[in-house]
Amino acid sequence: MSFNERTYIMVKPDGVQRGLVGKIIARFEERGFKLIALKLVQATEEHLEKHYADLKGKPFFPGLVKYMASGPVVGMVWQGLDAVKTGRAMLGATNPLASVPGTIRGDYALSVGRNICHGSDAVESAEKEIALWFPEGVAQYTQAQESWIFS
Ligand code: 3AN
Repeated sequence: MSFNERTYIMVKPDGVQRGLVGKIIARFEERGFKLIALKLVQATEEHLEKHYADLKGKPFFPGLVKYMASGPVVGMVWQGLDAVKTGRAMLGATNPLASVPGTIRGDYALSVGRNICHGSDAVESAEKEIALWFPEGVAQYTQAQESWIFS
């Protein structure tokens, strides 16, 4: 737990196509997180294979990579207290059948193969994902600059 914990949140191609980017950003802003990086990018399959390296052996892996490369994604980094765990809670369960209403997937998704958004599952994976998607770096805020959120 740390005031400056960071998580990588990504709106997947279906979320972008359905015009849900603004709603997802609004949820993180309204919860109190600080946006420290944002980009719309058409990812290559090679890049996505790195992002999903842990899932390489899964039967759905090839379909997952194709779906993720089917259109632009919006990658962002959000900072704040317990950003990783709280971000996951805001996304909802991986399978929308199990994600409760009030979560992003619980409100907007029906199928595990089209589940709108990604969120890092641990602080270590968040840092790896941030380095992969934002090699140019992200904004830095100090506790003093943002005392309303980080104290
Ligand atoms: P999460 O995204 O909630 O961390 P992971 O890491 O288990 O879940 O899976 C990564 C992505 O792989 C999911 N967001 C989903 O798009 C896809 N996925 C997971 N399980 C399945 C499945 N059984 N069939 C199709 N796609 C799946």
